[in-house]
Amino acid sequence: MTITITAFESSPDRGRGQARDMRVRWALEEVGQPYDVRLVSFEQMKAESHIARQPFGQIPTYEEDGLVLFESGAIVLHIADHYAGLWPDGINVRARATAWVFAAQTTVEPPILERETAEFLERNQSWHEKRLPMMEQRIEHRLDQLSDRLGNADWLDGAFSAGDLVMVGVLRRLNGTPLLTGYPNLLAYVARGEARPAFKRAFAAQLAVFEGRPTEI
Ligand code: GTB
Repeated sequence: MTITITAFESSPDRGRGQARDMRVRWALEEVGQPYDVRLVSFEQMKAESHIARQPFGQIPTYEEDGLVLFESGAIVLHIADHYAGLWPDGINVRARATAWVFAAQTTVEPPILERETAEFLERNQSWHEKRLPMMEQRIEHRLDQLSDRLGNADWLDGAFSAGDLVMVGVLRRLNGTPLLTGYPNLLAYVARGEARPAFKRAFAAQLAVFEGRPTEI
């Protein structure tokens, strides 16, 4: 059965791979599964029919053969479980890759998200400039730790996995900030992820939405 995901009809980043359907698109490209995209407006995301799929009125969602799923990390894990290509061999390796998916979304991403949200919503508050260095320190603390762990390796734990896919997606949220520049190994890690043909296909498909072209490539 065809896989259908939801994505922004009009993404604030103009389709530059930041909205989280990118992680789902990338995972599907890695495992070679075709998919349809249902584009939703902000209004449609808050409609009952969408809330039934995503209780918080957000994208992405995933539908396949009676399964309706939300949360990008859970969707990536489901794709990795059902199709070959995102789990290196071995149950322990797979457990560790799962840990990296969680680490990316629950340990590394929150301080990045906090800063991003503040930039969007609190920029004009008198205290914003004072608060910014504290938020950036929290990000840098996580980047220090991640950089130490990655060292000179290509990927976080042996072969490329779902954990790397989600971690690269999280680190890409720092694009346009100077925060990654002090970490040559993390910059190279993100570049390696972005150089993967599956990433490029997913990115092109998301960008095509903004440019008004068909999503199929
Ligand atoms: N935990 C959920 C998941 O991982 O699936 C979070 C989903 C989520 O945050 N969805 C966002 C959304 O639907 C889009 S991805 N927001 C609309 C709303 O809440 O009303 C977050 C996002 C959007 C846009 C950019 N950008 O343009 O740079 C970056 C990140």
